[in-house]
Amino acid sequence: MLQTLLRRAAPALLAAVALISLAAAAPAPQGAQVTIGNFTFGPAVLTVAPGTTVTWLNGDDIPHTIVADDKRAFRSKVLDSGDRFAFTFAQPGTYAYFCSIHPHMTGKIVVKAR
Ligand SMILES: [Cu+2]
Repeated sequence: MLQTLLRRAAPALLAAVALISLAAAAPAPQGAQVTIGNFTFGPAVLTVAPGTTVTWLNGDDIPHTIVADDKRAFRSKVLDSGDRFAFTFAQPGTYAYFCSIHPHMTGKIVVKAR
């Protein structure tokens, strides 16, 4: 009885495993991350497709900010250690930014269609 059940269920189980494998191989959802560490934005230059949400994570143990060079496109509050800031880049272009507390910290988001 149990063996019959197992034999009948096997193809369904195999199909389920195949589906799970396919799901694992699917591309990641739209999103990208910049991690702040040791007074550095990593990666310093990040290229993304239009519509991508970029999340900055402050991995340093001191506060930082993310401010667009024009001070308008995007501007975070002061991020403490472990805080995040997210911005969605709808329009293609090159967006340079810096940390207003440590202006020598700079980075760039390049938004272009692939
Ligand atoms: Cu900083």
